[in-house]
Amino acid sequence: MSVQAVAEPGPKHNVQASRQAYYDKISKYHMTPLWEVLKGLVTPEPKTSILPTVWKFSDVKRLILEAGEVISAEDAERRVLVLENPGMPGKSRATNTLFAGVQLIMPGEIADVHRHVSSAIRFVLEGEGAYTAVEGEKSMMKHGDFIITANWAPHDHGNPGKQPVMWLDVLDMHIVNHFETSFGEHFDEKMQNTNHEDGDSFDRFASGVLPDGMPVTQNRSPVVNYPYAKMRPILERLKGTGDIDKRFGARVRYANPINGGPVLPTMGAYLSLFPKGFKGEDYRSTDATIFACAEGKGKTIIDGKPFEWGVNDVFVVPSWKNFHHEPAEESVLFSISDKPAQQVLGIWREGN
Ligand code: GTQ
Ligand code: FE2
Repeated sequence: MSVQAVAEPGPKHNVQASRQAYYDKISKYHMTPLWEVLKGLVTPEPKTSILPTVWKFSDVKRLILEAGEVISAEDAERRVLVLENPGMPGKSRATNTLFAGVQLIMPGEIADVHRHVSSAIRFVLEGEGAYTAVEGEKSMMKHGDFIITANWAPHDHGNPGKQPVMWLDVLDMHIVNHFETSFGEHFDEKMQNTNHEDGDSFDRFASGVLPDGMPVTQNRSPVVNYPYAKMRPILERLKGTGDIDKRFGARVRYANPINGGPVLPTMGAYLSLFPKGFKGEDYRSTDATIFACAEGKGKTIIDGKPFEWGVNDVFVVPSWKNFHHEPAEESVLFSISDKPAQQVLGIWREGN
């Protein structure tokens, strides 16, 4: 067997220089060599710029109340402080896919009717007397209420009460914009004509019966508001029978009552109760998650570092970082992520 002669490689800089010359040449034709970029594209594990971050409600509240003096809800269209992940400044992202913000509506104000392709959820933090109207149903907002505004649903907010009302907004707009599928529009009306009473969709669809003949294929929940007053006792039941997951505590998943699926195709949410003395086991998953504390206080250890939280604080756990919860007292955490979107695409993973 003859051994083929191999050309002697030149000095290293010659190789580099000739490669570079080649890259420069092909770049004029809008091409680039995969072998120079492959490792950054197909990573052995998820890579993320998102940093674990806590937004303390004491800061958020003080600063957003100041915004109340700078601009009206009407002029702002929506008076929201964007919770910007410090790992991606200027991008209006809490996680890589999800927008989060805290919205304030002062007594007497309205935020008028619009709709958009991005789906939104609200998790009510502080104050009472404001409403959000979604698809003809007006929901009075109370601490811990979880309200969904699905893709293209008309919505407006108003505060006929006496207190400033603040809530967490989470929208899937970076998913929508990734696909370049964003549409939005304004309505001429300042408020929707609401023809469904407060709580109508919950009572109509989430009580064990469905209006006869209703299609069971709808991939978003018909329920507008999942009130905290109805969810909290269920957590208590789970605690009472010892149904406490070692990682997630006594946890419910907000479900679409038509098919048991997530409330929205792009975003899924949970509510967890951690009994006093709970110390969670480590967990990780590919869905970067936004948490909000509804009750109690404690800390979450993310990638080995403690992040302390109390009532109405919001925090983020990035994709694939190990974390566990260590409440200092009985606590309730709300959480939301893009897990449903990852699951339908077949790319979601969990581990520990
Ligand atoms: O309340 O309709 O935080 O459209 C961002 C976009 C809130 C809203 C946000 C929105 C809204
Ligand atoms: Fe909106």
